[in-house]
Amino acid sequence: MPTSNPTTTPKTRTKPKIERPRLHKVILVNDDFTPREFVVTVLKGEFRMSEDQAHRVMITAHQRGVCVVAVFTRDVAETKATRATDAGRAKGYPLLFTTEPEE
Ligand code: NFA
Repeated sequence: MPTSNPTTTPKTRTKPKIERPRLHKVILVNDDFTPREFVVTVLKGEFRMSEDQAHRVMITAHQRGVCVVAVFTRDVAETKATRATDAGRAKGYPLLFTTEPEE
């Protein structure tokens, strides 16, 4: 008669736990110098927004001081914020995009 092999009959199981990477917000910060249309152009180019979406985000930052543009994994958020900020700097504007982790 065959007997069961204890090494092949585990009594406990470990549940593989996959956690989603924490997402980071890219935030557009208002300033008094960067032209509105330039902000819209950067939003369209770097964040693939339509003219309408980009205009809404720009106006929200203009009126409230800041606006969340989008959320990404940390690396992507930081890269996009840096590229968008650099696009303004290249034209001599103080345009600023920052990032912060989501709760
Ligand atoms: N406040 C800027 C202006 O009136 C426009 C702007 C909006 C700049 C959002 C930066 C961010 N020209």
